[in-house]
Amino acid sequence: MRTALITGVTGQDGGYLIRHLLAKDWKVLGTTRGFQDGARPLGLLNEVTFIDWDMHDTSAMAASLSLHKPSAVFNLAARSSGQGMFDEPVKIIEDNGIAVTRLLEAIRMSDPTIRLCQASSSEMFGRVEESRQTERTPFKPRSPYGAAKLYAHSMIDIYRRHYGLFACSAILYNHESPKRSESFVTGKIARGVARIKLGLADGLKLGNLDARRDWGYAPDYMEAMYLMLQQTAPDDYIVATGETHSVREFCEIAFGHVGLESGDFVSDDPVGHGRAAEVPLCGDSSKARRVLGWQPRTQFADMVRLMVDDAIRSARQLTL
Ligand code: G4F
Repeated sequence: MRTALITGVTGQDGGYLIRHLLAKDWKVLGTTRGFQDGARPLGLLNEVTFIDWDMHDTSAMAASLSLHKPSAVFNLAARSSGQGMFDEPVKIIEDNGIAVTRLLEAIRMSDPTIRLCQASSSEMFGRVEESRQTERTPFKPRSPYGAAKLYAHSMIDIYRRHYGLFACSAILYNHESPKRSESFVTGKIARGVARIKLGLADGLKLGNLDARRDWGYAPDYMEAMYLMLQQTAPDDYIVATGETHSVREFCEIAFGHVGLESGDFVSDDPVGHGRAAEVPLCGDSSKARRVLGWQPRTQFADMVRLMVDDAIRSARQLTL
């Protein structure tokens, strides 16, 4: 049985990656800084062996890797995103950037045959000039979050070339699921629709309805990360659907699914949910499709509907 370590295992993506690995007969080790909203469900955390792990201590990580002997590491651990991309920039650089260099060092020191997949982000592209980004599109991050992810992304490339590590970056575009918390717009809309449908709320306040995103389904994106480590050579891949949709469209499908009109319930949120620059990022995942044989399986509208269904089920349970 092969062993994989997932850092940040209790976030949205961790549960789906656990499920994928267990189905392939892997043993799963996990690390976490704390249980987040996204850790709710799937009921799979009992299948994970939690190990001592400190992303600030290279020697301790190397010792842990030597002890537990994973052959693959998926680095999902990261601080904040979405609205928090500008909060605590020093901590963001530390946890999302420098910690990845420590992890690479720990792998190099303990067992350089360990394969690493880093969760990189489309936020690295920032102020893009190309309407569809590929692995060759220049990066111009516009937030501390994007800059930290880019630093980590660069170190993955350097350790791959200089030390010969099997290190890959998955350049993940927005990816959502029923486990997405309400600090992200999709989780907020799905839960908002559920509350309104069940008579627990009478409206939903949102920021920029015209903002567009390339939204995919988180389990599909975890499959791409898994496939990246099954190749004969390490590389970086864009993981995206290649189509963008607006927040407004998301609302229309979500409300429509429960027989309501979004215009009757959505109003402007004065708190302001704007981002530094609303350049719609849209990923070209041709390389992942060609080399990994990957493709996003879940369509946008289906994803919206399954998020709303799950939010309704959860809200009903809370009211019982
Ligand atoms: O869901 P969001 O908060 O996600 P955002 O900012 O795109 O960040 C996510 O995707 C990035 C790219 O993959 C990741 F790097 C990052 O980790 C994270 O996963 O916001 C999406 C859009 C924005 O344009 C925002 O302005 O929705 C708009 N929006 C409109 N009303 C809102 C709201 N966002 C939030 N969170 N809440 C609102 O009420």
